[in-house]
Amino acid sequence: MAALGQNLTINGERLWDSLMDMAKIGPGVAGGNNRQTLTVEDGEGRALFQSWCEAAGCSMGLDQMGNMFARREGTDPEALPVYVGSHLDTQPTGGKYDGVLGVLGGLEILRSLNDMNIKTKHPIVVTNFTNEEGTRYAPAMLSSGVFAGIHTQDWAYGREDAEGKKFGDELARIGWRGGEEVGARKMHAFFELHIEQGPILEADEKEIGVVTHGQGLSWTQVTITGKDAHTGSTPMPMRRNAGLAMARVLEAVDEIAWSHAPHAVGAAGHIDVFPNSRNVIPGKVVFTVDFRSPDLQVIEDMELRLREDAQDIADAMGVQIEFEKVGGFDPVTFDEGCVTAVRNAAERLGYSHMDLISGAGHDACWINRVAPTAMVMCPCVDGLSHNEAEEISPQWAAAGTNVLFHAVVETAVIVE
Ligand code: HGY
Ligand code: MN
Ligand code: MN
Repeated sequence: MAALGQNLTINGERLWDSLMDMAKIGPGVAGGNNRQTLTVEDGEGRALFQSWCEAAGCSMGLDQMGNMFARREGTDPEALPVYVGSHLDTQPTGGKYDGVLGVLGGLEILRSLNDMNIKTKHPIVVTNFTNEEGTRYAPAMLSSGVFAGIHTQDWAYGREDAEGKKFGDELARIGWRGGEEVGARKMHAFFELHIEQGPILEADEKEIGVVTHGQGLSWTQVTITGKDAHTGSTPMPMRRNAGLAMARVLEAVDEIAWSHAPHAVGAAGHIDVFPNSRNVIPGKVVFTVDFRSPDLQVIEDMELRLREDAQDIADAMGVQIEFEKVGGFDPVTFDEGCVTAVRNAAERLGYSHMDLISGAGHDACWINRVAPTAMVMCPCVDGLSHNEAEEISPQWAAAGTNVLFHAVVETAVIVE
């Protein structure tokens, strides 16, 4: 029997092979992935993951938000399970590891426990949360948010994508709308392994990030309405150029974020211009401002100044402006006990490590509301993510999964 710390490591090659096999589903155009939520490709990825879990002897659960649960029994069926997982959906120009490493790392833990015939007191459940990215359906972490009671299921089902397709309808269409009540499952603890998606670990030459906190996020959708007009024959003084107003607002967004340097960040990733014709002055633009900071007061200040500055810009240019909060969560402090389990695991296994604040949002940020939660991070090359060139090394993947393995198994308690 492998005692904790002696030979308790995962099969890194098998993990890497699974990551590469999953990456074949919903390929991007530049080596990454485009496996957006509730697409046929998302369904194919789910089916592959389920087949692997069943081959590992798991029983499968599926709730009404499409969250998937692969359960490995413990010796005490009454004991609350230890959950471990992340998400399989990707950005349109996403990488092969964002989210996927956390789901397949959890599966690799079960496969390795099977190999070593190790039993745990608590069951262990590997989870895939639906629509973590929030790119097709805002907000991000939608389904873990419903699971944690942040959003109602009805509200989530009604979310629409750019083509007006509703979340609930699309989930049913791909055949992954389950019957379980969302959030009925109770957790002993939750662990999520994720690539850092930033440059800190690689720059500091650390193999493991012990995530103590997650920065807060705010998404404000801004709609500016001016007037479509001919780009050639409309005199400059007569123009009500929504595109120009957006440009000035985005300049203000940048200044607001910089005013809270070094930790605050701000930008707009989603921008729709109407009618988006070469010789028509934009009459309408819709864009989403993404502000983030570890400090809630800073987030609130940035949100307020956005509305004030943008309203002044709109008034000066004679265009209309509307604001809608479409996503957000407060900064997160993860569970001290779970964070210590992660840190002890990194030390026991001899990995270089450092405490870290997560720059990106994760399902763990919501699950932290309903269960003791912590995250493990591994570096990514040049800190690049949400880009098809996202890359990690097999060694980083194995190191992160080994630390996850120890934290999960220590919490699930090995039965001699
Ligand atoms: O937006 C985020 O931070 C996450 O990647 N969904
Ligand atoms: Mn992610
Ligand atoms: Mn992501």
